[in-house]
Amino acid sequence: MTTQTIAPELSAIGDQPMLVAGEWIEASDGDWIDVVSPRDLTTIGRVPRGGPEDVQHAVAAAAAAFPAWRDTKPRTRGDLFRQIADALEPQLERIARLNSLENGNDLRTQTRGEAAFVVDCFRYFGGVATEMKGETVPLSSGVLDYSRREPWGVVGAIVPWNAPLMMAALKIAPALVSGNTMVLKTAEDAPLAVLEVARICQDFLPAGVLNVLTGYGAEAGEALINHPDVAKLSFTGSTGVGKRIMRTAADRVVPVSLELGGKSPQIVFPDADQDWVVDGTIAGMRIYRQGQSCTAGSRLFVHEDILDTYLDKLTTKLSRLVVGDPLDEATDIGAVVNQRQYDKICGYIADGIAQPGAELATGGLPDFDGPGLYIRPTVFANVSNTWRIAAEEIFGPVACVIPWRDEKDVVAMANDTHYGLAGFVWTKDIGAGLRTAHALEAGWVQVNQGGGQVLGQSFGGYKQSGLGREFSLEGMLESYTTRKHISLSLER
Ligand code: TXE
Repeated sequence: MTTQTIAPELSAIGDQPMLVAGEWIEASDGDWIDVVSPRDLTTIGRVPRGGPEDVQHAVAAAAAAFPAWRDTKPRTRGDLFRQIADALEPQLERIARLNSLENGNDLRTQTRGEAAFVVDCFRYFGGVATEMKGETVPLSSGVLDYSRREPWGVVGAIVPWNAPLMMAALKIAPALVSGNTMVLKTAEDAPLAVLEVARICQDFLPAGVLNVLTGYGAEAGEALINHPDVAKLSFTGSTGVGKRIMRTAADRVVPVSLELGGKSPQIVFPDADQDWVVDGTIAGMRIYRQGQSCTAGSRLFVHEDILDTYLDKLTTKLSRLVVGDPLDEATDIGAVVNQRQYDKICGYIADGIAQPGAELATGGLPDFDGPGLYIRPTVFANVSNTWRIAAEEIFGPVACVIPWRDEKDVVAMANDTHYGLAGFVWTKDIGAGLRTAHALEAGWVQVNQGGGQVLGQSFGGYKQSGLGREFSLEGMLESYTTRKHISLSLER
């Protein structure tokens, strides 16, 4: 694996402090975390190893900033986010490159689009600031009853490394536009690009409204979810940590929004063996992000009649994709995020190879020389839905092809999982497509398309894939505001 020279402005990132109370600070005990690039395993920078004392400081700053921010006109809060979006725009290429370096996602196919999403997201939520409307209730002619949407207070937000810019933007913008203040903890593997976004936010926002901590989940993360002054928790990450956050929140009766894992089905009908379907299912596998996506359609249910044609096209197309340096414009698929995830994914591939009856159709255990964490797209054919590779979230570039014949059976198999985030259906038969979409137990089903989430849709999970909705005005109201009713007698 060869790696090109990186842009000079990114070659010496150095120590990046975190943002608390409008100041850029080190951790209270002076410890740092190395940020290692999966591209070539070099250390590209350091961030503070925030701990309980830093969380205390950040939550106090957010609590102090809350009353004035809550009382700022919603329109003004929205305008600030649109100004931040304008200021971010010229910085997007640098931020995208930084993100590719820290988490290995490919620049051309992934991080440029993700950085641009931050701008869209800030503009979208900036634009709906005055839509936090209440309602009037016609109780009687003598009473005026109306409701108000009010922010919770200090939001504790925790984001993962696989799409750190998107996840951070989706928490920062709706929470702050609706009048909350925030302490956001970045993922230890990908804090740098989010800190850059925070730097631009800080040029516009009052001190303490947005605080961004770096640190480990077991230290800064735990301190944040347990802090008594955090009024709302919003988390994207693994289902295991999500459950832990929910239990912690139960002790204080604090609301939580959770966006967790998935093992999403793609159902390919017998009329769908065309090239565009195969390309679409590849996009749905989120193979361009090494499969490191909560919406990855990693269980491919393919009708028996087209199994051979489909598999042939799929493996040919996948084997042509270029896996390598995420900063190289010729690359399609970058590196997986860290050694732990790399080992976990390789463990699943080894498990699939050892599984009697499974066929390795393409890919397999990595054979790259040189530093860097690269894994080729890997597909197992003739898989049973109950095997470990088909049942557990691998979060890597690995998919299982499971043959089917009967529509009812395939829907039952697709739903036989404790996850329920996304689903994909591929057919030109409108009735079958919509029937299947309605029957799938998932928060988002696409028919004949494999794209990513879009602003305006309320995105979120069924079952153990999560609670609450993001990406939309409705999600913002549901997640970041509570409702108060006021009843006024008109007769006294
Ligand atoms: O996630 P974690 P990891 C899934 C995916 C992946 C697996 C493990 O299957 O293979 O999770 O990834 C913070 N209190 N997803 O270990 O641990 C942590 O610091 C508070 C799916 O990286 O959940 C980071 O900021 N916070 C997912 C964030 O939680 C804690 C995206 C996510 O880390 C904490 C990522 C604690 N006790 C992984 N422990 C998706 N929904 O897309 C960790 N954290």
